[in-house]
Amino acid sequence: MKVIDLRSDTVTHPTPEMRRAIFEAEVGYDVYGEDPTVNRLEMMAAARMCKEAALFTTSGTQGNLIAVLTHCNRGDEIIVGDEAHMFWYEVGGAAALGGVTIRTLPNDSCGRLNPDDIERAIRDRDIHYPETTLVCLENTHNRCGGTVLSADYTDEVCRLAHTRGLKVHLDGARIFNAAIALGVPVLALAENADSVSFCLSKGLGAPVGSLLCGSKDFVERARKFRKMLGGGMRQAGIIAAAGIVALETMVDRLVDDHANARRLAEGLAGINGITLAQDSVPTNIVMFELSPGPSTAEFMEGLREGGVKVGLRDGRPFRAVTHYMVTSSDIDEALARIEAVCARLPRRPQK
Ligand code: TLP
Repeated sequence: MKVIDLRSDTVTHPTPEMRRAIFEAEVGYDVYGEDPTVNRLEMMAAARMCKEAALFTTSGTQGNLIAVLTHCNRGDEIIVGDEAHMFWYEVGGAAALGGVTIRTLPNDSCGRLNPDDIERAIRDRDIHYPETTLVCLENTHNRCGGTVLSADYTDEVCRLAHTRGLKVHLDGARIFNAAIALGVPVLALAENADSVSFCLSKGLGAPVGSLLCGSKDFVERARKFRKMLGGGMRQAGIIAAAGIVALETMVDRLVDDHANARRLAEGLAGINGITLAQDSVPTNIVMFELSPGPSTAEFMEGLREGGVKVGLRDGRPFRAVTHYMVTSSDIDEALARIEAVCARLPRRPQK
């Protein structure tokens, strides 16, 4: 039985073309800027995001943390959504390692921050206050269900932040999903942000790596912070080679993941015992809940036996994420298996 793994789009294996590129990669000493494959990947990334330069980082978490360290001084305050990945899942790195406090503002169901809230949250100059220096956005928005920020919205926040002397960092771990969903070039979503990080190892299928993009000066300073965090790598062209293939071959096909996510969502909505936990499915993330049916533990055990994996975090809806290793017939098979689990398990009376 094929296990259908929908826990995350980070579970993918490198494509045959990536493995070939890894095998053949030309490498050098990256800490000295001498790895031609890393240099090529960084140049490609910068061009895609309409920035002067880019830095290859080990992960999205490292890229976001380096962005905070580079934009902020110790004691500064940054504005982050209360559903943001940077707030929930990055181990409080900004505070622990950057000495930065995080001011959260509510994310709406699309992952946006209200510009009026941002305006109000920016501190005046006062001896008692920390300096507000950075606004962080996330596109697509993970906890909001893969929702998409438009170019107009992003530009509005950038204008507001820049007028008040703040910088904007965009956590674009899945920004290519956003661009494909909106049908716009990715640079339209990134060009006005001061920095943007994106991941090669999510929907794009590479085994490792993220890029942090910004001005030349920003990236030069960021490079030093990467070293400080132990992220200075040696012959990193070995992994960058897969990243180049990811950028060249894996972006346009994200449209298939989005179609599969919608197919999954429609199927789930029709299963007795399941309700969707989001109004629409704009990209590759589907959130759903059990409606009064089986308990979470019983359901998860049934799925395990049935060979379907979905994501679950305490108190959150289930999360299913589509990716290139899941085909549309896998989606149909997953739906059949999920339906069978729901049919088999005891139903609780409706309240
Ligand atoms: N998201 C992962 C992890 O939470 C496991 C996932 O499965 O969705 N920003 C966003 C929006 C992300 O979704 C993630 C990872 C990151 C940053 C961090 O990237 P990594 O995992 O490479 O450090």
